[in-house]
Amino acid sequence: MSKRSPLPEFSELPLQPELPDPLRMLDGLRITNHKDWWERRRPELRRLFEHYMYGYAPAPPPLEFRVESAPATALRGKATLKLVTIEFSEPEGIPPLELLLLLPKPLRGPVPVFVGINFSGNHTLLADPAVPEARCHQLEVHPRAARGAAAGAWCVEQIIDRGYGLASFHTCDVKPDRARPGEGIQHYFSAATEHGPYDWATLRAWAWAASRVVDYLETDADVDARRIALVGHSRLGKAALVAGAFDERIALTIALQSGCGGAAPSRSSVGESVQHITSAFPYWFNAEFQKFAAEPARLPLDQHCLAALVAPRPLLFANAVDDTWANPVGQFEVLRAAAPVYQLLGAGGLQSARMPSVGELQSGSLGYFLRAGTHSMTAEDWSAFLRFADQHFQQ
Ligand code: GTR
Repeated sequence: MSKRSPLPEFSELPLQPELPDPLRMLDGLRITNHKDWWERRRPELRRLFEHYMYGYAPAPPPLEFRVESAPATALRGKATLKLVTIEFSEPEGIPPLELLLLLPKPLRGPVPVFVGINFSGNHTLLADPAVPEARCHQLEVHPRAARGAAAGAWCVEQIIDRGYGLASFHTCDVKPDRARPGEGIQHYFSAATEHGPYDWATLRAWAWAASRVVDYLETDADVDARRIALVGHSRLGKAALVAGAFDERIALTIALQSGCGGAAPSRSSVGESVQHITSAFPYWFNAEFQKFAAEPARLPLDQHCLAALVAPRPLLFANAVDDTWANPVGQFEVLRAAAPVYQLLGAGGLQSARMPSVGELQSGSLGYFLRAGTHSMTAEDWSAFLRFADQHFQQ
């Protein structure tokens, strides 16, 4: 058991087939006011997710930001391209994080920015030779890693035309998406953390890196740091939700088709199961989570509690009808179950308890969008993200 955590062992946890009440403490006390949410239940839930699922992450070390001196012009003059290197002054040897930042040009004051977690390299987001090639590739065979190959998914021009910036980093800089031992930033910190089976795993490392991007954005005068939205698709949607839950500076969180371990309930027979995900991708979660593979009903939490950690900030789950692996219906149930926390905090919640029809955006502080089609990030998704952000950022 972790030094910080006198939490029950797996075998001591009761089976709870229904989603646990997000407002009930482990000791049974029910939270009925803001103060107890912020001082008691929210810290408890953070610890539960760290302990049983994503792992404990270290405090950020001192950072240095190197901004390439002459920002280039991109998108035929519509955008300014900044290349920023985020360097960690300790522990020694930790590789830097390369950030791609695109801002609308001309700039009329600080702008809201989407932070996008990308899978195939910053240079794949747009076909611009000014963006350096990724220094590592996580795909063994990587046709998707060619320059501009992910442009259709990232819709950079659509984002810029609507007056937003886009900041993006490549997960491979942080932790390649594979189970090879010794890879990734975590092992540089292992002496300092020592959480054993409760230590941070890949999803938490990606989420932690998103927070380091926010650290930079807070220093950039061209960015409105009170209007930072975070977006991730699928496994990176899981990471986006973790980051939104743990970092209150992220003003708006969007998890697209994030499924099991993200926006979908662990207690579900639809789509990907905890059993499947912990055997296919064990390194996404801490070692403790493996124990719940056959008995997710023993978890003292479920993903509605992660959504509740985002409260009162706006949160959007977006899905595609044919992507049943990500359990679109279960994700709406998760929002429904998180709503009492939004209500307690006076933050609204769902606009309607009825799941929206295909193509309709529900844009309450707990937002939901379902489009036709399959597992991917598309211009239609971005159109919903932008409408959701416009509404909450009052663009
Ligand atoms: C699948 C995995 C999902 C989801 C997806 C993706 O193989 O089972 O949890 O993350 O990959 O990231 O595209």
